Amino acid sequence: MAMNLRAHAWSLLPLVVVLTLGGVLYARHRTVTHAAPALAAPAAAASATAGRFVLHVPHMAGGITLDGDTDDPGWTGAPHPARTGPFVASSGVEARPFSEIRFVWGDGYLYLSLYAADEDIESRTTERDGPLWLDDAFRVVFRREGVEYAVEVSPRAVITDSIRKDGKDWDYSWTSSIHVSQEMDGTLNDPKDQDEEWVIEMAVPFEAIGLRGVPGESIGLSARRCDTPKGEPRTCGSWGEGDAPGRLVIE
Ligand SMILES: [Ca+2]
Ligand SMILES: [Ca+2]
Ligand SMILES: [Ca+2]
Repeated sequence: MAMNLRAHAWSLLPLVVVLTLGGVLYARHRTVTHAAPALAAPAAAASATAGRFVLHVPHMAGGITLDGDTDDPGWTGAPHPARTGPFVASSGVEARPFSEIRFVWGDGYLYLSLYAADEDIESRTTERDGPLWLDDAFRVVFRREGVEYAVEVSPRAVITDSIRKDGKDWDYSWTSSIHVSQEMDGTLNDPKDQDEEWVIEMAVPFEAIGLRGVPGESIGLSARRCDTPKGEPRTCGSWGEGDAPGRLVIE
């Protein structure tokens, strides 16, 4: 009788194994199915995003000559410049056309290299503080202690700069003493051909944005570039805007 029971138990073993395994798999399936609640993803994305928009700006590795050409030792040497990476559209995908800014510092200046891919370079404003927002342009905004310093720059290296305090009106009488140079691969205001890009090499005196220019200092920064591709509506890409504001840390 005992032997019969034992044999009976052994004969049931495969069934037990199948049921146990099935239970585990079912439990895992339930876990997987329910382990991705809608609330978990934004939290992870937010922490990743917060780090992505803080740039540590290295001291330049060598000299930089403001001529629009970024082959200077200060841009090409090590440590490599901090870079925004591709600007993004409001939908969150990489903006077209491609835009990016690189940063180094030294000699009392923050240096920016603004790169804009552009199949049709359009820029008509030639006067400082003119309406650069009508054509192709970058807009860079520094933020520190309730003061915002906005610098717009066009493919012609024309600057429109303004300042505002505590969110009041922009004051265009502010002059930033920023130095700019440009280089263009294409023909200006001629949409019949295919242009490539334009580049702005810019030197911002630290004192113009309320900094001393020493390691450890930090300032908020956001950037935007707008463009009108051929036959398409005007489009903008940005970096460090909105819920995850950008920040530069001087290394
Ligand atoms: Ca240069
Ligand atoms: Ca354009
Ligand atoms: Ca052209």
